[in-house]
Amino acid sequence: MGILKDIEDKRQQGGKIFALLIDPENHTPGSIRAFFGEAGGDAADLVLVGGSLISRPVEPVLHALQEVVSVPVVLFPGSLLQLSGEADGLLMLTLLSGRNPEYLAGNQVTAALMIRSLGLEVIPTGYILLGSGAGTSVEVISNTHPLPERKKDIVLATALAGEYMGNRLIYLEKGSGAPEPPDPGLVRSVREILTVPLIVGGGITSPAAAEKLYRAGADMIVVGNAIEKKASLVKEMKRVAESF
Ligand code: 1GP
Repeated sequence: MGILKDIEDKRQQGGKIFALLIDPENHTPGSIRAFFGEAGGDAADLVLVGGSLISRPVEPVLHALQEVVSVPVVLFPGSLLQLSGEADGLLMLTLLSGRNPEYLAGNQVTAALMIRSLGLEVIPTGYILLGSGAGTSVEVISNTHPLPERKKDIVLATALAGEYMGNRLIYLEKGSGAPEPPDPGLVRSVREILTVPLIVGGGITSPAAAEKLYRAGADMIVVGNAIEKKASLVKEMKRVAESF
């Protein structure tokens, strides 16, 4: 499908991407059909699927997404339990902000042959968790400390290392449900140091916040919680991305 190529092309053209995060724990096949039936199969440019904890298999939700969504469905797995062939692509995450070897190489080795058999487009993605002081689920589950936003040089070095290590995307993450999104000034600095596309997410709840982050240099914005709470926001978020 060329998901990564489409992201890179969009960036080359100065365009912006809006990704909707679906946490499979908060959905059933019925709620997926209802949401996209109302919002449209192309309500976002990309649908990411993942969460910190799941209590049942992800396949039924992915299956429903494949029926109703006309854009790529990409796994953003919180754990190995969230791997499935019922998606188009996979963000192959390396948790660069932490020093837990399981999230730097262990899970990747455990999953590699399985991923190969699933036939997904694999997109190497350097994942950087920024601190909000709120103790997000990712911190707890991954057993890592986030990078403090005020340590700009460390954040920049981490992002650059991620690119030099071969990641094709860098994801600056404040954590799902964070009280504030990543600082636009920091996003600008990270953007300036990277050549690969930059994803920004966590705590983005308004079109104005999304616009600020796009202007700061985010190529892709990810929104989850805010749209779970207010479905109509999806249209406003898409409109902001399209305005570039
Ligand atoms: C989490 O960046 C995403 O990985 C989305 O966060 O749920 O806060 O929008 P929110």
